Amino acid sequence: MATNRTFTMLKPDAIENGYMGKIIDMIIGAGFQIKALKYTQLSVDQAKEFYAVHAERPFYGELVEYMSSGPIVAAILEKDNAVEDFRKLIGATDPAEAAEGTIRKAYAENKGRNAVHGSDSDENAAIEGKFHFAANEIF
Ligand code: DAT
Ligand code: MG
Repeated sequence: MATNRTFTMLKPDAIENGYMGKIIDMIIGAGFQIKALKYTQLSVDQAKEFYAVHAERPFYGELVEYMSSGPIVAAILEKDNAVEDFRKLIGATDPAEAAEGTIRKAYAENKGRNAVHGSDSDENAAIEGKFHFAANEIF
């Protein structure tokens, strides 16, 4: 059953490049409500755990190092059809392939430094939201 919630992170490149406000504005402008929000930094161990599903992929080490390299913004978002609609809003993993009007097209640098994370299923949205937020931090 669809939960109407998804989870996002604004990645270190987006923060470094000064796009925090612009990306949050795009997210709200697309009709998502912010249910939880946190400015934080992943430890190496947290990044390893968060991306454990990619542990066997050749870019895993690089991904963990990058995602723990600087501050991120984590958020739980709510909207009808949240997971699918947010994946549409962020665009393809590689910004060179991302459609016009998507966050990655506008703000990502490359396939690794691609500005934003979006959950790929309702199940993972719930797991990822819980990874970052306690019950009393979700509104
Ligand atoms: P997405 O973030 O679009 O769901 P994914 O789940 O396949 O993409 O990969 C997770 C992240 O790993 C992605 O946002 C950036 C990084 N990544 C994926 N493929 C990569 C590659 N070929 N080289 C470097 N980093 C990659
Ligand atoms: Mg993914």
